[in-house]
Amino acid sequence: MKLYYAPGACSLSPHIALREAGLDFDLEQVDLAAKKTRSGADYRAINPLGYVPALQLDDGTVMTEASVIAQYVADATPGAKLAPPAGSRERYGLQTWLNFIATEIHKGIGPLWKPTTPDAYKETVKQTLAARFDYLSEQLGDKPYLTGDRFTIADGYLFTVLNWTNFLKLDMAKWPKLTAYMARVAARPAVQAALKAEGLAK
Ligand SMILES: N[C@@H](CCC(=O)N[C@@H](CS)C(=O)NCC(=O)O)C(=O)O
Repeated sequence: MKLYYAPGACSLSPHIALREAGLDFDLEQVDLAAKKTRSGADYRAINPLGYVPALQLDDGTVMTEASVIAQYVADATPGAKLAPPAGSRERYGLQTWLNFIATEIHKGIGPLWKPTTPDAYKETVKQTLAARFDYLSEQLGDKPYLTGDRFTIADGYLFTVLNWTNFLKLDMAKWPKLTAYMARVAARPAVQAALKAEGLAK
């Protein structure tokens, strides 16, 4: 299978899941502005939405949406325990986090990337994010990972989007539990390998 990605984008989340799962996969970088893959293919022919991530399975099926691809990877490798079993109460808890991360953090940060977003709106976005970071910090408490002692795909996703605060130079000093969490997740060998493969770590 092949993961289409852009360095540091939300595709890092399924990328981390694939490495944590120990699966074999290929990576192909996408130029999001040109909508071309590294090998020169038209990316819209792979994902008509033009965004990453997309996971092309060996039978040609293309899966999209970061949180769904990560769940596919987790369910394909139950021994890695990257997600509780589908249908379990714990799985709904994980899906609550995945949906929160996708809609409140991933898409919540989105306007800060756009040079066309008016400054006043950026301030509103930052205030909403601050409230979400307060909640995240409270929920995390002294746990090493979002759902407890064990790393799950929700951690790979949350790390990916919180990592953007570094690129955007958002001050995270108010949330030491979140900065410690980011460092904890970043230190995992699979996360380091994914960052390295994307040219984001040495
Ligand atoms: N709903 C999608 C959103 C994916 C997304 O926002 N991808 C961004 C990078 S993080 C992207 O490729 N943006 C370029 C574009 O939309 O043209 C998901 O959850 O996977």
